[in-house]
Amino acid sequence: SEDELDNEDEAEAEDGGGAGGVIESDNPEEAQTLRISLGLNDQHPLYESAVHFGELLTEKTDDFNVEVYHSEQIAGDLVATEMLQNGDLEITIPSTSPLMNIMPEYGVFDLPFVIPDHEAADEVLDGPFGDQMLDMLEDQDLVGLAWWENGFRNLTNDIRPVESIDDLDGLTLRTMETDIHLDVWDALGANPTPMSMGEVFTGLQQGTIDGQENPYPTIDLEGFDEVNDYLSGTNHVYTPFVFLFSKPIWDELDEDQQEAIAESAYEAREFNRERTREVEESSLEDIQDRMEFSEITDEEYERFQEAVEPVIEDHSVTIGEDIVNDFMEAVEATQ
Ligand code: KDG
Repeated sequence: SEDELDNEDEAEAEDGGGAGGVIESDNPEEAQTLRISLGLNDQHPLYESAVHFGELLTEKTDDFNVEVYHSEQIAGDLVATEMLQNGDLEITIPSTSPLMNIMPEYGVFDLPFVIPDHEAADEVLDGPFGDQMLDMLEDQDLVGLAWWENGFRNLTNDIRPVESIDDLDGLTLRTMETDIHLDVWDALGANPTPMSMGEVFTGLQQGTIDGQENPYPTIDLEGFDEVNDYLSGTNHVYTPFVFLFSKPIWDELDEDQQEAIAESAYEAREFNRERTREVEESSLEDIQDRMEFSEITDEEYERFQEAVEPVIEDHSVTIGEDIVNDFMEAVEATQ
């Protein structure tokens, strides 16, 4: 019953599941509730940014309440995205990577060693290439409203310091649910296995996986530094977050409502980038106290790049050569 649902929400709010994550309209009884599903926990700047989106939206209109769910309380990235397609959930903010299972074109962001720095990432995503990728979602019953930041991914593991390709030999690594990352780590000699975020900590703790790769804030705030001793500054790929809205639910909204949501998602992007970059720095400092940090030399970096060239070639076919070329050109134009 409704009552039971309310109680569940309250219980969730009490255990941190939404205390700061419920942003009410001034007219909460009449307002429609938009639920946001996140895979990461409520310590991550993604959560803070989703709450900020809710605040911006409720300032613009009384039509919506916003509830932010973290740590896969609703679902992992891929399942949450499928719920959006079916009109069963309003919003999720996944990494682009699992989306390649729905749209092969989205694998373009998984090509390693392409985006060199934050400035290039912003320019590519904010320019025509980013727009083109967002527009493409519509055919899949998804509305792509903004690019948010996840960041450059770095490797952790519990077996040995990784400074060279040889050090990767046989390491069992969790990857996101994308064939490209699987093939990349395979080509580098590791033993990759895909899973959604919710299983990673336990996997590392129980030793079913030796390591994983994620941006510094996630390594710090998900506590991976407690279960892995070694950190390598690989910066191997920049995978963005994409702010997704369910198209079936979107189509039921009027234009003013759509505009308020789209503007809020877009405006929150600035807050999100700023916070994420601050936390990226403080997280790296934090985890360096607890983990042994290895830098990758330029020479070794080149060996990594060479080793994954065949993977890039193979996957360019499934992603679409045009998209890959557009992406490479957009990145080059930033240099
Ligand atoms: O909400 C986003 C997370 O679920 C996820 O995308 C984070 O980068 C991530 C990962 O490694 O799963």
